[in-house]
Amino acid sequence: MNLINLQDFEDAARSKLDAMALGYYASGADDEVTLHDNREAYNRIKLHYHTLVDVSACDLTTKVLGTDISMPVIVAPTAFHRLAHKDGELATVRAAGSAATIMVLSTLSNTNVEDVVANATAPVWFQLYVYRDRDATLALVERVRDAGCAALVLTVDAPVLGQRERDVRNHFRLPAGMRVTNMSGLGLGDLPDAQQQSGLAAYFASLIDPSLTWKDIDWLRSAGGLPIIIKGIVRADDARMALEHGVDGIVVSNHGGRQLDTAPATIDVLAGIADAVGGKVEVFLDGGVRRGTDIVKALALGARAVLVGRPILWGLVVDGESGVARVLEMLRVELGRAMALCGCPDVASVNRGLVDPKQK
Ligand code: FNR
Ligand code: LAC
Repeated sequence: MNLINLQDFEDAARSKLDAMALGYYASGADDEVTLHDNREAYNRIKLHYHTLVDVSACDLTTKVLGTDISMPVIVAPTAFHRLAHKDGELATVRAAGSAATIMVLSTLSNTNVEDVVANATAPVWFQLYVYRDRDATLALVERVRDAGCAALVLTVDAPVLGQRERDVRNHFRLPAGMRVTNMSGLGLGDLPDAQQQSGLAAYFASLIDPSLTWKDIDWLRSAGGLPIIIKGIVRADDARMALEHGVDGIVVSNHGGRQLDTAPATIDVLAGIADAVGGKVEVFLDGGVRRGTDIVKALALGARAVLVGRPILWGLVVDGESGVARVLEMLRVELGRAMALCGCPDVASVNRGLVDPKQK
């Protein structure tokens, strides 16, 4: 099949994956209202394009936290890449490097952070889950720093795991030989063999710390000495709290609709959060980004860059490193076309007026 858009990649990946892995990758929480709304919200926003602007050379490059990247698209942290392809996170990080963009590596990877960074040709950020065992968490943060990761992305929307019903029905577990590799040296690498529920939900319930609060941000900063980006914010007042606690960036995210169902679509809350932040730190967005026009809308409403989750996994399933590279390239081409058609020769010219012409 000729794959010409990200939906084609998803369809191709769906036909290759077994039910347990597909259920895990594709699911949202409960009735999947937020999962679908993340997508539908983009269709409700219209692009009021400019005409007769010279777009013969569209420049997609940008900077995030001081780092140059080739386009405002970053690889979101997603767990367990070896369920998609035998090369797992190594394939993903090589493809991100070829695309000259950042990969955010999940705490729950099937590959050690050191090996991922050793295969990277662009910066790697590390997504952190804080374990109840704070010493183990500190040991992980120190490893991440020593490995050379450039930032910590602290996920704050998952004190407990959302209920993904397919994972419950499938009693989700990892195949033999796959584990939470980063934590296995500390005895925290294996999902329990849950009989009645998702093994990942059971892992979360027993090991991940649901008592995390704002004061832990200060603890984390002194522990790691790395910039801290908070992922999972959907409210302006929480964004202001994040500023008060000195974070370096905010990811507007509802975890791809996998945590609290009926949480708002991220694109719908982005502008309010960007306004509250007022440019003091960089704001990112993820959830449902599948088209170049989605990226333009996110930039117009205040995002510095977007993160992409499931499409990376679909690329990995279809063809490993080269599949991920094709997904990223597709987004690059679509973004370039959308910007040209919007009369935007560079990312700085994508502003609120594109989605709200009254603003300019
Ligand atoms: C995720 N996400 C996620 N987030 C995180 O902080 N740590 C993690 O380990 C994971 N794992 C994970 C696994 C899978 C299979 C999915 C689909 C998602 C959430 C992810 O970072 C991101 O917020 C969403 O995937 C963005 O939505 P889209 O692009 O998938 O619609
Ligand atoms: C998930 C967790 C691991 O969404 O973040 O499955």
